[in-house]
Amino acid sequence: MSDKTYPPSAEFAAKAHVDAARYDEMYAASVNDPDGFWSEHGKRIDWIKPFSKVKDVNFDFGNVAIKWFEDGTLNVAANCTDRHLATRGDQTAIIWEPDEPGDEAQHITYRQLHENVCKMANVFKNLGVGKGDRVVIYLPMIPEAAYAMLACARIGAIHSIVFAGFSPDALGARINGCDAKLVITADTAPRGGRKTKLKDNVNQALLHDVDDVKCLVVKRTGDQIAWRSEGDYWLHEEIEKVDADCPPEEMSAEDPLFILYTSGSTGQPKGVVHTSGGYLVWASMTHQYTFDYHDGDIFWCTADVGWVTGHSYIVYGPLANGATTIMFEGVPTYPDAGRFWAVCEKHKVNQFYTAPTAIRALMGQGNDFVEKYDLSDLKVLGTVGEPINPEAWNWYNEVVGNGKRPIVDTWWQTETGGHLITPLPGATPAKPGSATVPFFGVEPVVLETESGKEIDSTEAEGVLCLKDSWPGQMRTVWGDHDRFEATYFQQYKGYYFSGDGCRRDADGYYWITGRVDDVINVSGHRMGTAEVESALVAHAKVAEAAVVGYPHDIKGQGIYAYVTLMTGEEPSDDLRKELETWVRSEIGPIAKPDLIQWAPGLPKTRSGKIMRRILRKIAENDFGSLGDTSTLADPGVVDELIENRMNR
Ligand code: 6R9
Repeated sequence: MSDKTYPPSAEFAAKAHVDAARYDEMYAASVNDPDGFWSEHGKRIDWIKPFSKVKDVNFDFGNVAIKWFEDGTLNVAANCTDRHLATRGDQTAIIWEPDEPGDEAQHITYRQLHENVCKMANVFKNLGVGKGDRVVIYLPMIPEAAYAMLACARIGAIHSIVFAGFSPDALGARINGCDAKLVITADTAPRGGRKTKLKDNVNQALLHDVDDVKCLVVKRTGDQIAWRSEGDYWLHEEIEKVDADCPPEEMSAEDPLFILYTSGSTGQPKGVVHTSGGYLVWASMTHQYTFDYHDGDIFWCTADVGWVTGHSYIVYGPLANGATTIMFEGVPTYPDAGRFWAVCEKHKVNQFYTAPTAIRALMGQGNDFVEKYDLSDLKVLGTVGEPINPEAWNWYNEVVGNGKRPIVDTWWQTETGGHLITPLPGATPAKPGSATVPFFGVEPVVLETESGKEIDSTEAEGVLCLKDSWPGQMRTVWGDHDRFEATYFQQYKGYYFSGDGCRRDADGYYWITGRVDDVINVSGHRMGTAEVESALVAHAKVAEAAVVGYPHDIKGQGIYAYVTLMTGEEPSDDLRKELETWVRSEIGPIAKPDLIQWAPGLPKTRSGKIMRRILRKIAENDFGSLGDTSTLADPGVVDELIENRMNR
């Protein structure tokens, strides 16, 4: 970790929304008088009925309740479309860049966006979707994904986006999990020159357990697809039947806007619930300040709308701010490793936001791919998803940013709705690898891991918690408020527990050290080790499995699986491939184990608990310091595992 600092230039700071002095002033106001601060900043969005109550929050385990702006009413879609018609109806809202560089990009104005959203909302209504109903969105990165999100918001339906890389089983579980009435998908989805059969996946997902779920299909490629016997509709046919008049539903600030499933340390993924008012205030405010977004700027977040980053920084934040936001259908390395920079040049991108894993992968391809392109429009660079190693930070800064663009390393989570710890580009001197300081209204604390005691000294190391709420905080787990409380409020009483470890340095800067629970971070995607394990043991030849993360040069962490076979089954390379394919089909390609080690036995305590600490060490190829192994039922198992370790 380097402690070299990179302060914003005086020139940048002078034009920025927030400079250092203003940050101090606003931050102090936000924590000293949250009600006053948020009653002011809550007005940044349009309310139908203004709120009079700002905040009502209880973090006490057993009684956790979080409400912001609760008596206000609004419509989120109207804030992202109608609101801009008078002032910027002809400005581009969305630039869509297709997978094939030769195919034409689309520029969708705010007026067109409004019309498309209203029409899609009317289609949803015709298919029986109303306020409070759930709609699953299983789409590639096409404008219809944004229309569908906003169409739900317009009529008060709750969307749950499932990343198009998830398998039919994972999709089915999410459709069931929220009792969706409608799934919207596409025929097939091109990405990186290959195609995913989305409609086929939906058909498979809807085979089991799911009745009465309608399916609306966007014609993306025109590829041949199979139709179910009933309940399937083409979007382009249904659109013909509706007009563009769809009054926005008046929603309460605390009505749910969306559900988004994310992995945790135990069990299956949980449905994170975000509500309308606080979330939109948070997404739009962080978008404006963290990226120092100004009117007329072209903003590009390379995430997929299937992840929270796409929700907050492709759709809701930018569109609430009247920004021009880019939606990119492809991948960073297709047709070659210059694609990001080609798109930046082509669309004159001003703010560029991506993940460390992409930066590392592109860094490995050499500087020529970057230097070919004119990146002079770039003003701010951002990263998200995992800690960024200083080498990647330096490359991003020097090669992409030409040493002149501030880098914002934004720490946040699906649960937090938007950035919590991040530099502001005109205010905060950056330190490579540190997410730096809290955003307005955010009060991070470092607790001693074991005792849970708050560490008062500036320099601290332990687990990262939040002392109080912020408007963008998740409100509950869909259908399971007890799980919400148990996951985030039980272990450290009175705080929101992030699941991350961190260090605070002498300047009060936060350095996220990674998850302290059984969640691993693979290419910036969260994966519960328990999920991969349950997929593995669902295979007929597998008796037991234990999954841990290990350091991976590009992905940040790789998936390392220890597998014990059923008696009579023989390990082989074919079986290894079979298990890889199996996990892909159970969850999706992102969950495929990178390394599988055959384990005749797993290290267990006498009470039968798997000692993951030891498995992690072996996977990290760091078995010199295994610590106390005296409680193991059979210490011999460990020597065998070390002997045959896969990561050397
Ligand atoms: C937005 C998003 C959340 C987890 C989080 C942490 C890791 C995200 C980070 C970071 C270090 C950053 N994380 N941003 N770690 N520095 N700038 O990624 O949400 O998918 O829910 O993941 O990602 O471990 O707890 P999500």
